[in-house]
Amino acid sequence: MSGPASRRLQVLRGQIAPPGSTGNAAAMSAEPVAAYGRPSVWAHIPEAPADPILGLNEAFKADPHPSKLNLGVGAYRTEDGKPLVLNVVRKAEMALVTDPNSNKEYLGIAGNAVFCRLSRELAFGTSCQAVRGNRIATVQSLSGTGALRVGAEFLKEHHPSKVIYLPQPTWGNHTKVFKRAGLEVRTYRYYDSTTCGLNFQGLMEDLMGAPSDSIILLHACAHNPTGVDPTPDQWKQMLKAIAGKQLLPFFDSAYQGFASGSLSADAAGLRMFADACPQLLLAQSYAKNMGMYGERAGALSVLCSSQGEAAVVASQLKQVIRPMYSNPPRHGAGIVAAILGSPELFREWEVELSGMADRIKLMRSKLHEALRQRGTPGSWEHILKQIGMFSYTGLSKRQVEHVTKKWHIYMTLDGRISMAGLSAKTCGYLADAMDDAVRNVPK
Ligand code: KET
Repeated sequence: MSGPASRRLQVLRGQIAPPGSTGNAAAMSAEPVAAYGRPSVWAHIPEAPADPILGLNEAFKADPHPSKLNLGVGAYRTEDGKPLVLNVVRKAEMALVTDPNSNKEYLGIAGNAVFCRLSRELAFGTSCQAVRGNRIATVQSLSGTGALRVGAEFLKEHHPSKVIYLPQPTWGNHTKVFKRAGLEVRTYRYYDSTTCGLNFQGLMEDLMGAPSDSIILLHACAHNPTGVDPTPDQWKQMLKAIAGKQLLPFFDSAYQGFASGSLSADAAGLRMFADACPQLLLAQSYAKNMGMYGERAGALSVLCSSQGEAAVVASQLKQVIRPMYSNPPRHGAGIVAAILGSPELFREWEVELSGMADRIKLMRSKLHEALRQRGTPGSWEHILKQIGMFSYTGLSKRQVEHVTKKWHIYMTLDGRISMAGLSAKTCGYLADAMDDAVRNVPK
């Protein structure tokens, strides 16, 4: 890539200043605004770098190359590289918009109550004691990110500890969400780059070393970006450590159903904790598992020690939400509630969901096979072993930059690729690019 496209990518990655900018915002705005007789009050503001994940979409759009490939954001694509609206979502949506009784009134501050109940049951299971005992306060949120942020604001105000531990590495936005809410962010060891697996010993040491009451962020399944999850036995040991030290688990469930294709299997870690911990939090997203990215449908649940406590917590969650965005949007939550609430639509959803998960698994074996055929140096077994939407390839920042510049393939700088963005047609092209980078660009 050369010329304007390359320059645009550098701008988006925050590596160079945008066109027309001197790179120094103060110098740029030296002309006073006549009416006020002084420089603009925004004059001192430096331009922020583009978002490391969502910024790639813009760079991709601006690239005119015919073979360009977007493996940046975790968004499912069909074999033809097109976004997918699930049939079951279309069906539920049609029923919703043609229902003569539907309206556009405000939802309550906590959102659609049926959606909240069904979301809770989907995650924790209907046989969960806390669900049966009405010990979980649930509010509708602006997808998974909104749930994390509302949860963080609630913790900042009401939890004894303001320290949250995030896995190292984690989804890049976690750090920003929790810092913006005023929590102190620390990390626990998670990934071992020598084995491309879990650094379980390091993880346990860090959990045991955390001060009691600290908040521990856990990816419910399909850890992003590594695709490495604890085994059931490791979950058990983590639970023992977390409960023993009286830590507060905060689960982020953005991929239920995407890891294994089974909704209940992907909730096993969370359900084990819900049975044993007196309190925990859960952020849920329907962006990926229902393909409802832009609808911003999600939920925040806070598991409490009693029904009365859950009612109090629910009242405080509303205090967080009302001054922030008043109440959440109707449409996406209405679609989700219709699907979760109808046994027939639910079954259709499960079939479509496991279809997406299966296609991702197929892409793993195709990419692995393509690298094997090319004799690409290194072991690529981890591509088969990792689960969920992403593969953490092990490509270095320099190698990623090479692949983007020469091959027009977009991925995050940590070497993460969205397997859901690949197709049988593009696997070979990606393997060619990876092979070239591994052979010719030193780490
Ligand atoms: N948690 C995790 C672990 C996660 O990967 C995402 C999104 C979210 C929460 C939030 O998703 P929401 O759309 O707010 O429900 N991750 C993908 C998209 C993004 O970065 O916003 C990604 O990693 O590509």
